[in-house]
Amino acid sequence: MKFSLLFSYLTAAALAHAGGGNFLSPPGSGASPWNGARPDGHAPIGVMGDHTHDAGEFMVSYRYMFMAMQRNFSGDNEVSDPAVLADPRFAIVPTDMDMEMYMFGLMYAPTSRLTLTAMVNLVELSMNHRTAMGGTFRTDASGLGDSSLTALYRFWDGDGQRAHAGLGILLPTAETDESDFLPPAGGVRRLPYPMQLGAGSWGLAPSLTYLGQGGPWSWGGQLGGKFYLDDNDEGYRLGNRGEASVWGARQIHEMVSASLRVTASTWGNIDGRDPRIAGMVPTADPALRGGSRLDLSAGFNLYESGNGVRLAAEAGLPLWQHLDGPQLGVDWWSMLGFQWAW
Ligand SMILES: [Cu+2]
Repeated sequence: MKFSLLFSYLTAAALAHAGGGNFLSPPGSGASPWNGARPDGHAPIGVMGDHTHDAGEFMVSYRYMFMAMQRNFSGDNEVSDPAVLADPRFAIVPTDMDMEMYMFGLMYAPTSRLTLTAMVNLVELSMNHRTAMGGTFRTDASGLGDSSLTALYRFWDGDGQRAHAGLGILLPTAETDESDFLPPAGGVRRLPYPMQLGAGSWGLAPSLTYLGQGGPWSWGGQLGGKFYLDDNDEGYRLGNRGEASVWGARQIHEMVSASLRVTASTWGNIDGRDPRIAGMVPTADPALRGGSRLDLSAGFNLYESGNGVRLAAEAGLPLWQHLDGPQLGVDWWSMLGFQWAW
């Protein structure tokens, strides 16, 4: 499994350098400004809006995200496929789902305190199902997801520490009228909620980020939320989302750092409904979409200071998930990123 590989890499790397001590200068000997020109000068790649730039700097970024979902949960408990199908409300059960996202970002800092970012996502989804009659089928959807414009304002600089606040505007660009051939219904029909490509609503995304570093170590935390302000074209809005993340990283080479991160997230059910989404399947019920999750992830950052190029990867899995269900749970996820600043 990919995650355990990453984890053992991390542990081995930390052990290999524990004795070296060449990065172990004591932190905070005199006032030193926070330094972004090191591999862990950026947070683990799964953290959005984690850093600000110096005045006049540009950055382009590309992230690829893969998330595998399988097994249905109701509350904390796993519910077997036959148990879902034994419920008189359901004749179809989703068995697993893959989500892929291609995320393109642009950052620009007009001043040393203010950084502006724009992000556009392309999304690819596929879901497998089992029917009460014993058949199986798969649906697919792909296209434009949600986009955002965000302002990050750095309001505090301490000894090896800094903090910034962010406010993002969520743009309703996601395609929420995706359809596919549904064998049980026997035609091309509107796909259920989790197979739509995003919120498709206007929204606000505030965030608060803290960063610290000392010697070879760095750490940080971020609080963030997504609040949807209106219904999308299909007549519903996704539930609001809150997220809290803390991480620690260690520089294990001039160009490489390794990190561990814990992320707690919670999100609400869908408000309203799309009248074209129907079917005896849990994914068509707007009241079976909410949940909470605690994720553990490991990652590494690679930084080439000469030309401002970064490569990073992070992989994670849930330590705990509590879902309004039956709803498919997350099995594991990973993200790869490329960033270039000038
Ligand atoms: Cu940047």
